[in-house]
Amino acid sequence: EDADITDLEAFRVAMNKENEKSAQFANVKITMLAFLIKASVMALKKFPEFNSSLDVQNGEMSLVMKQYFNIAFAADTPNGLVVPVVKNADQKSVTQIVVESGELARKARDGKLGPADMSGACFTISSLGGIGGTYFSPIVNAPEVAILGVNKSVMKPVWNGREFAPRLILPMSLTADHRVIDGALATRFNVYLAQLLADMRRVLL
Ligand code: CAO
Repeated sequence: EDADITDLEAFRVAMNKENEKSAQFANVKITMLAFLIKASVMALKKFPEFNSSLDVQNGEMSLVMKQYFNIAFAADTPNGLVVPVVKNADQKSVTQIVVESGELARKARDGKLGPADMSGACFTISSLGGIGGTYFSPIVNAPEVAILGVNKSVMKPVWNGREFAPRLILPMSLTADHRVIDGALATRFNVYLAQLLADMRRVLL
């Protein structure tokens, strides 16, 4: 799915300008990743099948439905890929998520993440937006059942019924475990996530 993040990016830039002048938040740079985490929580609440884990032991499969919202994000480090987890993201503001994910990313780069920082995830986001790309196929981090990948947002001409207007478009690639999630449900999830990102006020509902 493609998400129109024109308004969200304008809001992010405006908030960062405000933060620069604020004594309290001068060092807080709001990231797209934090909005993605917040929107994902809302989508997991609407589609609880995505907030589950499929455990397979001795050939027996059991599906665990989760009542908490821990969101992992892939971090590229000099020592390779690591996946730290923002715990209870539903209970945190976007600013708190910015601070926490920033600290986790720093620890990841310094090779200082502990096992507790990297366990207990419900859903993972792999953000390659800082690097580029158009779309990719992220691999589900089992026993989770889905993963969201995003690439670099680009300005594209979008037909608004009268003319082509320049809109900032974020490409989103969702991979889901078909044993739990059918393609139709996966597409509904991704369409809903794009709606949230197009108008983050929906996250308040
Ligand atoms: N579209 C356009 N620009 C984007 C963007 C997007 N979707 N996401 C981030 N950017 C921009 C940022 O705004 C930032 O710009 P400025 O330097 O001008 O402020 C720049 O790209 C760098 O961002 P970043 O990627 O370093 O920071 P982040 O907070 O967005 O992401 C982290 C943090 C840890 C997710 C990221 O650094 C990272 O490691 N990504 C790689 C994940 C990965 O390896 N996935 C593959 C896993 S499977 O093998």
